[in-house]
Amino acid sequence: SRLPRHVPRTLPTLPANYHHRTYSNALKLGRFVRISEEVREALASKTPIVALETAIYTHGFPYPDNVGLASKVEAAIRESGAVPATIGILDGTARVGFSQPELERLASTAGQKATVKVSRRDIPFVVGMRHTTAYNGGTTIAGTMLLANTAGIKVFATGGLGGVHRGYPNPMDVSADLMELGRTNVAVISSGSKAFLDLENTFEVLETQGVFVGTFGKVGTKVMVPAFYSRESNIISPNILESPRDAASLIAIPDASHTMGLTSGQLFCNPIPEKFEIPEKDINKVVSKAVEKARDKGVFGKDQTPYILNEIKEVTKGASLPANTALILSNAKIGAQVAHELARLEN
Ligand code: PSU
Ligand code: MN
Repeated sequence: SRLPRHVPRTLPTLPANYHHRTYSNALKLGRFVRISEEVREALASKTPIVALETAIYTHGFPYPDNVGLASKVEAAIRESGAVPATIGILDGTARVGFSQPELERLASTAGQKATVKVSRRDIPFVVGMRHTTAYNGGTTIAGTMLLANTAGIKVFATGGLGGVHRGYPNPMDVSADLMELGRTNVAVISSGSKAFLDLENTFEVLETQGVFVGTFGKVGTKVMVPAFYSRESNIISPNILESPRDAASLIAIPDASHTMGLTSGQLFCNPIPEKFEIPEKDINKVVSKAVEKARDKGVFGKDQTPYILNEIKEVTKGASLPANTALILSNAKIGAQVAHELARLEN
């Protein structure tokens, strides 16, 4: 054996609790990822937990509306007997679980130039540069999924998923949300993607990425994937979920058999509550105009989604906000139910 001494002869074996390592990893990460005491206790006692993103507060809703929304969403989850785990960046630390004053502090930085929209690629920067700048940031669906997974949280409720932007491949703008769903085993409950995106191609990419897509509805009926403000798009949902229990079973199975290599996430679509729906024909013109304006002004990259969202909000004079709030609340409630069913299956 001529091997240099520092090369091990046999590969180290995986620890017995390998599949459950993510939670303890997060604890070791301590200084970079801080899990609130409430969330830590919930993890330890296997209480249902629902993760929430913060890019909707820092790059979607204005202050102080965003604080109102954040409180309502957390309250809805608590009322359903689950623990909310709001995820974001505060003072250069990734946070899983915010106190009310902390949440208000992050929300109050909405719209400021120094507030970062944090996707996967931004995480090393915001936590790595702490020695010079204490960044605050709202995590997108991709960023939130990654951190939820680090903490061992499997259910995440939000509003609208990012997607393939219109005009692909020029620019080649595909949200990192789709890729994160392809690589991280967290279930995302959303009302589909907004119609300012290329929805057909968005769902093609999800299929390519191996992401389960299901919509809550009745088996035996024609169930379409929702389009955020509208309950239906023109895309037939590849799968139907009849209950939160159905959804939870899908999470539990790949998790119990990690060896199957099912490390990808799931997308559970929940259409906006009927009385808040905005008919597609009413919103379509606004959406097309906003997309055109973004193109004319040369807005691209990570700025594009917030720019278009803001345009829609201004042109509709805020009329889109109640709809937006209603669907997030509805998704949070379903999220809590899914987390409950999952806890029952796992405990
Ligand atoms: N779509 C919405 N509202 C939002 C977002 C998307 O209707 O607030 C946010 C989410 O945080 C999502 C992110 O993860 O934008 C996607 O941004 P991008 O397209 O740059 O990946
Ligand atoms: Mn993009």
